[in-house]
Amino acid sequence: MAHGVDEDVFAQLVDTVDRFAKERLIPAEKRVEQEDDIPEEIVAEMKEMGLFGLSTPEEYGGIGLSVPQEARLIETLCYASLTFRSLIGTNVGIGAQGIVMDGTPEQKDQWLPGIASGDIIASFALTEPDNGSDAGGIRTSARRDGNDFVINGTKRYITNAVRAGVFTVFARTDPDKPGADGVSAFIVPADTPGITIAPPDKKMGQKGTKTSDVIFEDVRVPVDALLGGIEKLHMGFRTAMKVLDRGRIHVSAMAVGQSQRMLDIATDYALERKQFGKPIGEHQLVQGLLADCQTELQAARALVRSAADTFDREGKAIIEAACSKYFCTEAAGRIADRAVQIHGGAGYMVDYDIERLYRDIRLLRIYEGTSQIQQLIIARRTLAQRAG
Ligand code: COS
Repeated sequence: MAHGVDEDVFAQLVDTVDRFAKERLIPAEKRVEQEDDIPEEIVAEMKEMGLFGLSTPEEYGGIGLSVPQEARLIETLCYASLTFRSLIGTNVGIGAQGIVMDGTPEQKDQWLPGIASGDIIASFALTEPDNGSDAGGIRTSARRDGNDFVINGTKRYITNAVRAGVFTVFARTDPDKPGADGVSAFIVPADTPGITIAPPDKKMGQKGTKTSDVIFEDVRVPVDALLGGIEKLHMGFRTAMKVLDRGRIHVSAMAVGQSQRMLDIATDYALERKQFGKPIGEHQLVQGLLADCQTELQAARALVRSAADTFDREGKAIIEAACSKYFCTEAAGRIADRAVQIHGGAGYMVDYDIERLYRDIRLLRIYEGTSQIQQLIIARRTLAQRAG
């Protein structure tokens, strides 16, 4: 079944985003790094372009891209710093997709139009101080009290928490079940009494991206806040996993966009920089580094497109998304490392973009499931498929 927007319209959108990334975002990267924030005028332009609603269905005011189209567009946008993507990333991806996938019609009507326009920032609150990779071990509790649930706990590294209008919060609704089975998802407005958002974390890279602890103290929400309604009680872990599968394709596309940027920068440098009387790009050992970057970039791009097509066709792509995230983000790490190497001493200096990109892309191998979690998902499911 074909999804998404008309291919002509989509081609125009890619072209617009390509120009926006190159002409508007890249020139603002150093300012974002220094100010640790995205300029308001860029936020406004991203809203104007409809970027917050890329994946929101059209009936709720979004653009309604298919997963392959989203991957293409995110790759294009991520030629510029990943920080810009982080602003729209939770609305396009993990913060909002739970509502798109499993929300009730009323929840979709209430939240999706604001998410699509960017007037509401949606944030995904899964990780906790003691539970990252072990997402089923959630300790945040949601205790039933009459027609309400009362949420208590701390969430950690929550992207866009300081900007959030609404959180998708994962909490344990069945204290007798310690694992994935007793977890539910809630839609919680950020101004609900009892929510404290800590100051943004200081990070290695992606300056301007905002992550924070979010503390829930006796946060009272009605039963209606259960994502998907009462029949989804205790089903929140599955929602989180489905959202992350799609998110992992999105992160793969981010890695491809940044890999292309890093290869272009390294290639330009190899053409310009002379040693031993000729451009370093004419030296075969440097050519080896460039060839490995180009090969891995092309393999990564093909893999994310294939995973996205599977998702589009089958409505899920668990192994494919994990393989894609694992390969594309690890490849980006290797490409970054070679790009710095091609720059020699200059690659270690903050005056050159590659130093910043090297730090920025390090996170790709960690968030939305570490490489080791992807390996675990791939291997477990490969074994299960053969075992039948
Ligand atoms: N889609 C739908 N359902 C899924 C699923 C998926 N991708 N993955 C698991 N499930 C279901 C399983 O089918 C199982 O349900 P049943 O008992 O009905 O069969 C249930 O969820 C529990 O699954 P599982 O036993 O695999 O859970 P584990 O606790 O072993 O955890 C991992 C699995 C490790 C894969 C999971 O915790 C994970 O993805 N961790 C990483 C979390 C992460 O990415 N954090 C980043 C935060 S956002 S930046």
